[in-house]
Amino acid sequence: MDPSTSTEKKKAIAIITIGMAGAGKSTFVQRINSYLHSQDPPSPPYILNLDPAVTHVPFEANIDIRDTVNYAEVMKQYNLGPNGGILTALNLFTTKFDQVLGLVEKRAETVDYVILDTPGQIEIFTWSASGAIITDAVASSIPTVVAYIIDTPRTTAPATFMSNMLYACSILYKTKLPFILVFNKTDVQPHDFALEWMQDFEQFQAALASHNGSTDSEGEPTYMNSLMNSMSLVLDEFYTNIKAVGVSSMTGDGIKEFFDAVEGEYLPDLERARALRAKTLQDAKADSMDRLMKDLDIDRAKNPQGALADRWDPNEDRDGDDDGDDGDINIVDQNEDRWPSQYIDVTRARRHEDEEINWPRPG
Ligand SMILES: Nc1nc2c(ncn2[C@@H]2O[C@H](COP(=O)(O)OP(=O)(O)OP(=O)(O)O)[C@@H](O)[C@H]2O)c(=O)[nH]1
Ligand SMILES: [Mg+2]
Repeated sequence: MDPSTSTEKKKAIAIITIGMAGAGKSTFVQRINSYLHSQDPPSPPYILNLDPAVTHVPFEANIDIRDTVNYAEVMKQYNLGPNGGILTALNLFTTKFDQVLGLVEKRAETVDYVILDTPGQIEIFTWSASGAIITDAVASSIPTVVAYIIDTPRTTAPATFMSNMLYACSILYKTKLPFILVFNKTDVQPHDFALEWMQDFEQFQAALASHNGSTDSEGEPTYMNSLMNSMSLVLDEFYTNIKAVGVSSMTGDGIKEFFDAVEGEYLPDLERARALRAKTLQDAKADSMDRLMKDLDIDRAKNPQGALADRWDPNEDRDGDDDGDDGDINIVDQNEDRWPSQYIDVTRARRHEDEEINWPRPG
């Protein structure tokens, strides 16, 4: 099967939102969701929430990890802290990701966008096996772009900016997917400073030099300062290949520009990246099949009597238990009717009840 033609019917693009805790990923997903709904004609996306620990999501997710795994219960049963709990919940969910992918692939033929909201702690998704499996599975099925959400007001200090960009860079190289830097919260802090720093490393170095603590008591640049100076030269290459947009998920500013960036320049890249991934997967499968067949041949040559016995018997009872449905957790699509017994949940998944707590609010 040629991987580049196997998914020709599909037209959806997947957007994976990644970003530091509190950067505004969920609010961004909610904003692009409402933007897509307000299009003429409306183009509702297919949304996946992968954050098991969130108590409230500002959008209606089609597939919600919380419907499958109860994060609090996982923490209790496995004696884990919050991050271990999120990671384990994500791992459990990933064991069922073939079902999720099936639903996504089905919907990808009718929607324009599939959107994934990821857990608050960035490293749980970006540096875990399950995060990589989910990203790979989605990206080899439909064209996928990573939206790296940045908390603009929190990244105005040159050192913070630099570490955020290094993180973005590492994710780019890890996922090898088309990438958009989304400077969020521009209603609080416009993102022009970031664009200036990205376009001209001398401006970044000037900002660095004028920042407190950039020189030691003898007026020499500190180690940190020289390190960041050199880093800015390294990142220059990264910046030239990356698109950046400023948005406010609060007001909706810049959301159109975000979609222009996704659709405009990125579409051919996206399709190329998807085809490449699908081919890599296909090659890996063909390779292991090849090796299996070779092993079998050797076995048969060694043991011709045994080889006769391993032929398939057409009269054999094939109603065995290998239909792939192991009957424990099933993934639920909120838009589809459920039927009794489809959803048997060993972890007693239940959305967290509304806690009647009124926390004091600042101001
Ligand atoms: N002013 C302003 N606040 C925003 C914007 N986007 C998000 N926020 C606020 O930032 C806070 C965090 O937003 P979330 O969407 O929960 O961020 P998140 O990245 O999903 O957070 P976690 O999943 O917990 O890591 C909330 O208080 C939002 O109201 C924005 O564009 N402008
Ligand atoms: Mg969130």
